[in-house]
This record gives sequence, structure tokens and C-alpha cells, in this order.
Amino acid sequence: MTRAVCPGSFDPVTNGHVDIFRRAAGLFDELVVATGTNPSKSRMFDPEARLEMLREACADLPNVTVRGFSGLIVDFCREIGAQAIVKGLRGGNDYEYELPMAQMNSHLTGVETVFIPTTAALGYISSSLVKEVASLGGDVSDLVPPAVHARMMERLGRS
Ligand code: COD
Repeated sequence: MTRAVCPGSFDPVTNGHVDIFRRAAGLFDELVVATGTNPSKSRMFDPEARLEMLREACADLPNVTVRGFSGLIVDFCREIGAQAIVKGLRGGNDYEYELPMAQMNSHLTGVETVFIPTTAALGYISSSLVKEVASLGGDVSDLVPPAVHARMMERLGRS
């Protein structure tokens, strides 16, 4: 039985993230999507709202579950018996950011990181840009799941 964790802030989850979940779910028996907090990023949604949006976005993926975590990702992996961490890579910047984390996590507990390259048409999508564009009145309806879009519009007072 292979179990992997796909961690992120997911503030909010985008179509780029969901594409990675779908493809990773095809590689492992079980995928746990885990939302944590990245202190270096500004937050739009609280952890409970992020969990709810992730559960809605993953509802059609039978071997995917959604959890919150705090502390080290390697400790969460050990707690749930996951052998691998899955990360999506959009380009060189992601690689530069993710490589030392993958090496550190391997050093700490031996957990391996599996990188999945973004689908080309989704590679420009980031939670940060989606939030910025939406907050300035731009249309992000085709960049996030419909339920996420509805929540963003509500949060921005445009529902
Ligand atoms: N296509 C493909 N992949 C994408 C896309 C896209 N369009 N958009 C984002 N991704 C990938 C990112 O590259 C990343 O791999 C993943 O999706 C999640 O992205 P974000 O932006 O939601 O999440 P981050 O990068 O803010 O999450 C950071 C974590 C919370 C995972 C990280 O800080 C962490 O592991 N924290 C726990 C503390 C810890 O263990 N620290 C020590 C690490 S060595």
C-alpha cells in the first residue's frame, strides 16, 4: 500500500493544484492532501475554509483524503505512514524553492519527494496571483474550482 502526501497552503486551491492531485492519485494507492500554513504568505481564507474548499475540489477523487497539519511535514508523514511527498513544479523558481526542502525532508526522516511537472496550460496559475487578480476585479472563474470562485466572490463582496 503506497501512501503519499501533497502539502501546500492551498489559499485557495486552484485548478493547477487539482490537476496535480488527480495525477498523483493515479500514482499512489492513497493520496492525502494536507493544508498547512506558510507564514511568509498573506492569507485570504482560514484553515477551516481551506479544508472545506479542498474537500469539495477532491470529491470526485475516491483515493484522496484531505487533512490539516501543523508543525513539520515530515512528522505528519510519519504520523500517517506516508512514504512520499508530492509537489507540483511550474518552473525553475519552484525547483529552486522546493529542492532544498526535499533534501532537508529526506535528511530528517528519509521521506522522498516526487515532483510532478505542471500541465503547460496551467503553469501560470498561483494562489497569490488568483487572489491579486480577483481582488482588483479580474475574472478568475476559469482558474479555480467553481465552489472556490463562489467563496472568493463572497469574501470580496461581489456575490
Ligand atoms: N501547477 C502545478 N503545481 C502547482 C501550481 C500549478 N499551477 N500552483 C502551485 N503548485 C504547487 C506548488 O509548487 C507547491 O508544490 C504546491 O502546489 C503547493 O503550493 P502552495 O502555494 O499552496 O503551497 P506553499 O508552497 O505555500 O506550501 C508550503 C508548505 C505549507 C507545504 C511548506 O511551507 C511546508 O511544508 N510547511 C511545513 C513546515 C515544514 O516542514 N518546514 C520545513 C520544510 S523543509
